[in-house]
Amino acid sequence: MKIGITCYPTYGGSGVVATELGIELAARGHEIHFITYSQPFRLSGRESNIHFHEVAVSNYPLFEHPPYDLALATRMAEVAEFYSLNLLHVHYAIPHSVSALLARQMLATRGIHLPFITTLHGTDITLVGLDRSYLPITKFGIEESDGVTSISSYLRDRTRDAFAITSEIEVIRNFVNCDVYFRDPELVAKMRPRFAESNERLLVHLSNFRPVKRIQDVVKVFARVAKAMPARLMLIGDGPDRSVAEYLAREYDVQDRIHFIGKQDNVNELLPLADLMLMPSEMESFGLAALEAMACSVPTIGTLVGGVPELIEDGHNGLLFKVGDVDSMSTAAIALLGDQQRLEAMARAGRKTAQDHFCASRVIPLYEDYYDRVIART
Ligand code: GMT
Repeated sequence: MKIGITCYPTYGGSGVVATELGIELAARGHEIHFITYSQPFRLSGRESNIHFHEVAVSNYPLFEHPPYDLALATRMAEVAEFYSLNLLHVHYAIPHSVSALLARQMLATRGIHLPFITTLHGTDITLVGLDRSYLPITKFGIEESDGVTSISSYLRDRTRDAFAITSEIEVIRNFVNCDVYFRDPELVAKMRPRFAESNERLLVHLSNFRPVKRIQDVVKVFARVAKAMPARLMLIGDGPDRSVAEYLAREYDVQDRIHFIGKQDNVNELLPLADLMLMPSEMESFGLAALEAMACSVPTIGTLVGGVPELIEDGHNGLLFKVGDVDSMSTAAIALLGDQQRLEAMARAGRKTAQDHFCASRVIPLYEDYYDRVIART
C-alpha cells in the first residue's frame, strides 16, 4: 500500500507512535509518505520505503497566524495525487483530520479517491478538543473520517461521550518494537555507570514536561526515595515544566542527584539502565512511556487514570495510585526498590505484557487489516 502519514513531528507520544508505525509499515514493504512540517524526530531520513514531504507555510504581513491547516491540506492533496496514495492516516485530530477532509474533497473534484483515517491520541479529545472553539470542528473531522481508531478503550468511550459520536471507533492500542526496546545486559553494564554508582538505584521519567505529566510529583517522590537510599533520577525530555522541576530539585536539595538529559532520540538505550519509571500523570490516554519502559524490563509507578489500567495491572507489572498521592507513591517506590526479588518479578511481568500484547509484530497487522477494511468500504 502507499500510505500518507501526518502527525506532530516534534516530541510527543502521538508523533512517536505515528513515526514508529511508518517505520514498521515500511519494513513490511509499504510505501510511506510522511507529510509534516518537519522531519519526525525519530526518523533518520535514511530508511528505505519512507519519503518525507515538508509542509512549508508561507507567511504574509496580513496573516497574524499563518494558515498551516490549509498548507497541509494542499500538500496532502499534491502528494496523494503525485504518488497515487491509497490512504491518508492522520494522527491527532486537530487540525489534521480537517486538513485531510479538505484534501479528500479537493481530489474528489478531480475524480481521485483518497480515504483518510484519524487516530485519536488523547489530548486532542481530553483537552484541546473539548475547548469550545475547537469542539465542533473536531467532532466534524472525526465524523467525516473514513475510519477512526483510538489508542485505548478509555479514549474511545471518552470520545463517544464527550463528542456524542455514534460511528464506529476501532481500538488499536499503542505498540513497541520489542526487538529494539529490551534490556541488553552488556549495554547496561557499559552505560549505567555514567548515571549511577553500583550501589545506587536509578529512577527515570520520560515525557514532554507538560503540566499534565505532574513533574513536581516526580521530583517529590524521588526526593523521598533519595532520603531512604542512595539513588539518582534520570529526567528524559523537555518542556514547559522543566524549570518547575529544577526549582523543586533545589528546594529538596536533590539537584546533584538528578540528571536533566533533555530530549533524546534513542530512549531505548537509556530506559533499560533504570530500576524504576515514575509516571504520576494527571491523565494518560495510554502511557506510551510506561510501555517503552516495560519492554525494557523497567516497571512503572503510575496513576490510576485514563487508559493506564489497560496497560499496567496494579501489583503485577507495575503499581498504580491516585493522582497526587505522593505519600503512597514514595512509600511504594522505597519498598519496591528495597526488595530486589519483587522488583525483578515485576520487571519480568512487564516485559511479558509488552511481548504478549503490545509488540509491533502483533499490533501492526491490526492497522494493515483496518486499512484494508476502510479501503474496501469506501
Ligand atoms: O501526553 C502528551 O502530552 C502527548 C500526547 C500526544 O498526543 O503526543 O500523548 C498522548 O498520546 C500518546 C500516544 O498515543 C499516549 O501514550 C499518551 O497517553 C497521550 N497523552 C495523554 O492522554 C495526556
